[in-house]
Amino acid sequence: MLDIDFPTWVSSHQSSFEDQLQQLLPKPDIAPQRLHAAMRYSVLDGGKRVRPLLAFAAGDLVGADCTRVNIVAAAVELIHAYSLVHDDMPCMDNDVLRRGKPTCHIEYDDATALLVGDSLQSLAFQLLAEHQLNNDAVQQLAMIKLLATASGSRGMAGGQAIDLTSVGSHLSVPELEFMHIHKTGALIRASVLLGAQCGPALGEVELARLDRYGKCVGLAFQVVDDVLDSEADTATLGKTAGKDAKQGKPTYVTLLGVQAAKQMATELHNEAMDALAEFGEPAGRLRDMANFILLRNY
Ligand code: GRG
Repeated sequence: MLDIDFPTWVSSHQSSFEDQLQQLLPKPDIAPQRLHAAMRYSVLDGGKRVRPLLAFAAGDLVGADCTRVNIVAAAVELIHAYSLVHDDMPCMDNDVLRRGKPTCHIEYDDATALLVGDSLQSLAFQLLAEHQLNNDAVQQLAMIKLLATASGSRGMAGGQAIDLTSVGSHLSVPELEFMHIHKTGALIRASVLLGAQCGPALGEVELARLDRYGKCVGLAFQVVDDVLDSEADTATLGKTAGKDAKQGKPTYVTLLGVQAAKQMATELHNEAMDALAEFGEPAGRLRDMANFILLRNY
């Protein structure tokens, strides 16, 4: 689909992906209705869908079957949505605004928000287990393991644990990087790899290149997030701006300053582009996505 421009590609995927999520989430009239309504509230009609878009772009690279990529895209978005719901709870980041609307525990209640996160996580793995994603069943199991590792204590949840203990303390740049490679980077990296793994098997070298791309854009995403948190306003972000500094959280901006943080994002972007060099034209959408991640303003 390189014949259409990037903004059209993004909006057409966002719109068809929304329909896909509508179908995959439990209907609000099925018991327990309140939990299902809260799951839908937390997932539907919001967010940039960066992780699904990365999966679609990686799927494009290898010519993967769209039906398969749709499922892995949904799985990573459900994991992401669960992490946001839990992150916003009073026991974690304690926020009231997400994606321009009240957070799940504010709109519903704490217990419901906890169960929404749990249920979204389970649904993500259910989808990966019940749909065919690869012609090779062993490879499909490896994909399920990849998402489990990326979201668990050696990935996103582990990064979140470090984040929670870092409040008010000093982290070095390598320590901050370690935290973000896990908290934000792991799921973004997994999104890229899972999209590509819906297609024909890649060689070891190609997979390593794609992994390097995923690692760089994952970290760049976080560096840009830190810059936006310090520079953008709440209305544009759809979440409370300036919170990190207020909470005494170390960020790339507090450690390096805005200019050096922007420079770091640019260097990561360049490295991501280098990692794609050998793929040529089919990696066009992955390049577009790297540009989007660097240049985004929300
Ligand atoms: C609770 C296990 C657990 C993990 C939470 C991802 C995360 C870990 C917390 C979110 C806190 C946060 C603001 C992290 C910074 C980067 C980030 C993940 C921002 C939100 O992602 P976007 O910008 O959000 O892709 P949308 O709403 O567009 O999907």
